[in-house]
Amino acid sequence: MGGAVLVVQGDGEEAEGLCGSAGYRVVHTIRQRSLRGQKYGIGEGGLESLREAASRHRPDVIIFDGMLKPGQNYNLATELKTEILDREALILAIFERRASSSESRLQTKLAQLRYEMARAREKVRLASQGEQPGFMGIGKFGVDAYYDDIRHRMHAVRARLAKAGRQRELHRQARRRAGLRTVSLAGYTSAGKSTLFNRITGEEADAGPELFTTLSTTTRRARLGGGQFLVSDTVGFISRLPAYMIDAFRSTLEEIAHADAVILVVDSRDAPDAARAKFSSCVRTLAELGVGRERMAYALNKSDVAPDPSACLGLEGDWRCARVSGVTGEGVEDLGRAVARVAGGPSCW
Ligand SMILES: Nc1nc2c(ncn2[C@@H]2O[C@H](COP(=O)(O)OP(=O)(O)OP(=O)(O)O)[C@@H](O)[C@H]2O)c(=O)[nH]1
Ligand SMILES: [Mg+2]
Repeated sequence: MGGAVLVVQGDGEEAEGLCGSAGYRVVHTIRQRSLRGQKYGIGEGGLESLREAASRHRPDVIIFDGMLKPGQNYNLATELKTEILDREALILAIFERRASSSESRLQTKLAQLRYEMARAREKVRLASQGEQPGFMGIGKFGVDAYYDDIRHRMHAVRARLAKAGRQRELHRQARRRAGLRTVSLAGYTSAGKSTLFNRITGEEADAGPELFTTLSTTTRRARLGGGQFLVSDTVGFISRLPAYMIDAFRSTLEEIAHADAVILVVDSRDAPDAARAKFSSCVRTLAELGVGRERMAYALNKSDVAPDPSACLGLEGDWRCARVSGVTGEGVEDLGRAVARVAGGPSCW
């Protein structure tokens, strides 16, 4: 595991989780009120603390839990002689480590190319000022070739993803013909979707404390109560994820968009503020995918170790809610009834 110095704006717990999932051990944390400094993202005082931390801990990377402009990234790396990762690059690093199916690898590749493209303009500007190593003396021809190369690679990846998407569509049609209703598990990363999925379907999908354990969709038939459902486990959400990353994972997330019901899994262990922030970020992301509240049921998960968060989320007494534990199985039947009601048709869990 590489050592990292972490720069955060909030309490930093999630950022630390992200670092761990990307394979970095945080050796020192610096708190900043904002990333508004022009040249470095941080002010002079922050830069001084970073200089000190960098020379004391000699980290492999310095990680910013925020977005840096390419110019700021370059200035920091030059000044501190250490590799700099911002939040987007960190999440991409996790995706790269975790992507195991060919579709999730393609989706990760697409997100990386979009990241590169967004920075291409700034890189070219720096290059023309002779400030970007490896880009010295690049002429117009070189710049065009650089853009074209990224564009071509994006095109190729998109074409392959589209093919996988058509395959999925065929599967969906077959399910519809068979009269099978579909349920997708959605929610913040690490809320416990895969654990609940395993509990409901008797499967053994990967589940673990790292963030983004699941990157591709798994769908299984589950016989619950009297009827059949197709249940899908999906990639987790995270706040402050740029639209292009959601877009890159669209083919996986489409499974959610087409589901008859979506189970929004909530981690009841979160403190009230974090719980509310994550919940609204999930509801927003689902809305962007075309899923309204009328299609949702709520699994207030980890009831074996945490109190009921429904009041704090404005869900008190809501029939769509069930307190559940993916670990013990408690409440799963109640959840099934709520889901069946949301999905319509006979209640069969
Ligand atoms: N105590 C307790 N722990 C749980 C429960 N459900 C999940 N966990 C733990 O929470 C962590 C995350 O669980 P996962 O099922 O991998 O979560 P996920 O939502 O699929 O996460 P990603 O795939 O990373 O988005 C694991 O360490 C689980 O053991 C539960 O009901 N009770
Ligand atoms: Mg998972």
